[in-house]
Amino acid sequence: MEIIKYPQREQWKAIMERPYTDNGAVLDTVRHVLREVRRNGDAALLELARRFDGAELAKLEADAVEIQSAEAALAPSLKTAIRAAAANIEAFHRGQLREEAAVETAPGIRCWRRSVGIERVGLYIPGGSAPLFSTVLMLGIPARLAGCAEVVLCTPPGKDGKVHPAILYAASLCGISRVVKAGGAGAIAALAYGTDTIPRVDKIFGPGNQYVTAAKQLVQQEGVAIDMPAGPSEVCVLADAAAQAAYIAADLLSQAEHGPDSQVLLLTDSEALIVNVEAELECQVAALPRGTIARKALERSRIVLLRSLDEAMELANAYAAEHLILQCADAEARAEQVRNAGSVFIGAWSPESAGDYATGTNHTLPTNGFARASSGVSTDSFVRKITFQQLTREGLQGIAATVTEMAEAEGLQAHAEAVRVRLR
Ligand code: HSO
Ligand code: ZN
Repeated sequence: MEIIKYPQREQWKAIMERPYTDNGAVLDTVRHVLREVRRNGDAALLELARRFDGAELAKLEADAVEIQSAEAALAPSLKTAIRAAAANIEAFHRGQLREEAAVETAPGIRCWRRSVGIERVGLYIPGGSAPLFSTVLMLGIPARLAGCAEVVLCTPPGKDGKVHPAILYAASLCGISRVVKAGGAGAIAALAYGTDTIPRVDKIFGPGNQYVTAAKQLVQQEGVAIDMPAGPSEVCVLADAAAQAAYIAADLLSQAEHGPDSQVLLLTDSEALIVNVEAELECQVAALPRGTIARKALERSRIVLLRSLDEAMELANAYAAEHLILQCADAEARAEQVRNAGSVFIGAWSPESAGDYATGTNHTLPTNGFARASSGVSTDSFVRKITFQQLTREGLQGIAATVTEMAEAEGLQAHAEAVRVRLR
């Protein structure tokens, strides 16, 4: 990792920079795939599965037989773990479904909001080097709680034409009935446009590679909603001299192993801690199966030595990390100072991995500094909040002057008349 000691404020911008990826070439390929799926629907998807996944598919959807045999194939201990995680995720997200009381803004004027689940949503779950079935829970559970009528999951098939059994198991736990074997930009196109067998959806969720991200951005321009602009995953650890170097190294590596473009940042006021963390990193990375990936991510990551923990906190807020880990003596008090972050892990006993899988919080979070303005996925991401208002005659009389005065000042006579005609 690059070590930066006592940077001047002018250097902060460079420290906070995320790796820039030029997706110009990707966009051309993606446009081509979108067009193919729009024109040829299911046939295009079957052809894409052949070309990109090396799979000969008889049909696009996983059927009941495949779902049942996936469940039978999974180790009981893994099924137990998935159910335990699901229970915590459900408990935390259920708490987000709060009914708001109606407000009587003035006598005879009642206003309220109702959350209504988005009718049809699409969830994308990447395949590849590590099939993240945990993400099925993170998206499928809030979708079900929010009352989405139809949930379609797309994921690339393996060469054998099958979906990873843990993905199927997690999907059926979430009550997702349709699992489509489609990956990459083709899957996003299918969800956005629909095909003979796949319904078009109103909003698309889920992480993915550059192609998936580019496809989501393109279909968004055509009117399909997306969860958030996804970028490489990132963690920022804020630690003082009392922190355990071994824990910090392990947390940094757990993020680094996601991919060579993962972003890892350590902010501290202790030079001694840096020495210890570096030694721990070297020792721990050697034992990791994904050590090569983690090393690549670390090569592009930074350790910053600051004059005080207050200054470190300021930099953490400016960075707006997807995950922020606080490993310092006064972690709870520090947590109160967090202004920008996707999700915060407080104290030595709170590793990011716990939240990635099972504390109950959602791991679909804003990256790339978007935490300055956006939140992670929650049940809110799967609903619209429709507002309602109802006025009595007295209510309308009470605001008639306010409305007509403002309408006329805006030059909108018909607006004023819509009130007057009722009170004449
Ligand atoms: N840290 C990832 C989520 C994840 N980790 C899934 C393990 N599986 C992005 O927040
Ligand atoms: Zn993770």
